[in-house]
Amino acid sequence: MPRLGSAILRYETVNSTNDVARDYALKGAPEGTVILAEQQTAGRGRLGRKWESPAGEGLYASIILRPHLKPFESAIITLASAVAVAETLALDFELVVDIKWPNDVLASGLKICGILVEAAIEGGAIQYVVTGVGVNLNQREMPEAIRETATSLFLEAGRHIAPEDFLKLLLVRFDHKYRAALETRDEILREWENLSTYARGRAVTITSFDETITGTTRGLTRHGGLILELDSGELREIITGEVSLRTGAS
Ligand code: BT5
Repeated sequence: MPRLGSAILRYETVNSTNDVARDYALKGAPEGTVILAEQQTAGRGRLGRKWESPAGEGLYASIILRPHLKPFESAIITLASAVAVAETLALDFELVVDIKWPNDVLASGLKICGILVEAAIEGGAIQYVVTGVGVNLNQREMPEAIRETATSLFLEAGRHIAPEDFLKLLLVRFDHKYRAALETRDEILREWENLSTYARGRAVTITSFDETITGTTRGLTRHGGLILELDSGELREIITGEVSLRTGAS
């Protein structure tokens, strides 16, 4: 398996690095190819939500992966990506970080990184996975729309870093976490649980397409789902949804 980031394709402006990466993946680009852009005009999150991508102020990168996993196992890639970003911020920049299931990295309770994993599945097998990573780096002020909920590395640590330099640090950790995700999985699950205060004992509300449920978090399943103990005592595995803390509860 080639080292992740052995080819980095740099762009000034793209719609979305995930879209550019998908086009490369479809043309057969090898695993580990990275698309890096200075800015995105249509950076996106899950469910078509917008990712604010001001020029030069954040990392906007997508990594092409070709994991030998079953589609239902692909959640481990999301968790491994979040662990890689969280560890980079904690160990290389001494930030106190948290991970909100499944894919938000937080600092001071505010979102500093979002991860968008998109998998192409054909005939029951994964063809490729594009892992898009957005990290707020140099913003001195967050855009109006997310001022209450988001932060940047500069706002947290007072440090300025070129996106490409951050990417290099991240890729070293990402490479290691990705291999661990494919080999032993348990290591990633354990690391994710250790990094996340959301993993256990938090009273949360989870909203997905068709329902809103409340309960207490009880760790991860082997496939990276979140275990929720409903108020009735029933245990549920959450595969998708938006987690928020229940106000007035801990
Ligand atoms: C995410 O979605 O958090 C995934 C974001 C992935 C962005 C990367 S950048 C490189 C690659 N190319 C792309 O086009 N995307 C990926 P989600 O969990 O749906 O969160 C989206 C929500 O986060 C928005 O609705 C806003 O509330 C908030 N948000 C938008 N921009 C933000 C930013 N720069 N920092 C923090 N929060 C933001």
